[in-house]
Amino acid sequence: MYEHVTKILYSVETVALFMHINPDADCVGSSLAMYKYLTNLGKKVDVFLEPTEEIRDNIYILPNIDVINSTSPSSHYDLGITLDCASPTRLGKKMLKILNTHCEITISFDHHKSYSKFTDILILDANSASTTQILYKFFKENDIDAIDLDVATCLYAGLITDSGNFSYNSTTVETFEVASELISYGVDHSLLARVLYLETSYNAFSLSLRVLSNAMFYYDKRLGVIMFTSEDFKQTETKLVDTDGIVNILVNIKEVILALSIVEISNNEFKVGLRSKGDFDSSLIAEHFGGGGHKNASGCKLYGPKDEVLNKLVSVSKHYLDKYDKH
Ligand SMILES: [Mn+2]
Repeated sequence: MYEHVTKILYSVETVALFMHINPDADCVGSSLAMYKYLTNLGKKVDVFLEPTEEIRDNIYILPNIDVINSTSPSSHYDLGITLDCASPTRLGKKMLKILNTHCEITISFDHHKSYSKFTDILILDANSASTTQILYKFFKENDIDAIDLDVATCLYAGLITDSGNFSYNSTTVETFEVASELISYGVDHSLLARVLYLETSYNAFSLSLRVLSNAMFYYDKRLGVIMFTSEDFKQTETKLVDTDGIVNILVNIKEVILALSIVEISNNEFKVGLRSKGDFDSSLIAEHFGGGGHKNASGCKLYGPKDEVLNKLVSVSKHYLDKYDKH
């Protein structure tokens, strides 16, 4: 199935790996799994993240996390690989330039439904719960002996977080099969579930109290919205990475079908996270605003005054909720 990529891997010596901006556990997990796997195969591997970006504290539990941006990019790589990255803009400007100018061949591994091709080769499976699920199948076919506990741990991390601890629609028979095979390497699945999926910091907890107490509901509570302002971050000493997961509390409310988290990044610039239940496709709304993602979890960016951004999102959400009711 992956013979063409396997052939390339045998022929290369130097590899650069690229993560997406605002990296989640699937992105970091797939990058560090690929790092260790290729290192085990004797390759020289560097891992890069746009330098302005931060990684959430919880993710530091992953083995080999220190290799990220530990070297400055060299002028030439035989191969460049992007992981969990659905569009060139998600790489960040500097990383995109390095991918395009320093790498002889480029490959993407991804599982996003809305994907725009920007590498020579694309390994895409939108039915995979995580990018790490695709990687495991690839690693197994390519050279199963190069999979070790570090590789398995990083792969498992992406699997639990992107599948919502095996609860989202994207969780399939294959997801569970991959999980069980990974656990056979000795992965501490209980620790990973607690630290990556359940645990929060005190400051992030305070942030969630603030924004959830001001949550807004529309259309018979089918739509729930929370907003994070720069004042919320200042008062609780938190950052964008600390918003992670808070919107899930809203979508877990029985009446809510769609939940939005609107985060003020800078003046008149908002990052929007969408979470939905069941068959409601949140990525259609994200795509309407130039973003994308998965059915139950997607994202986009909006620009303008706060109230205008909120109104636009609420009215477009209404359109899709009405359509959903009729189907
Ligand atoms: Mn992912």
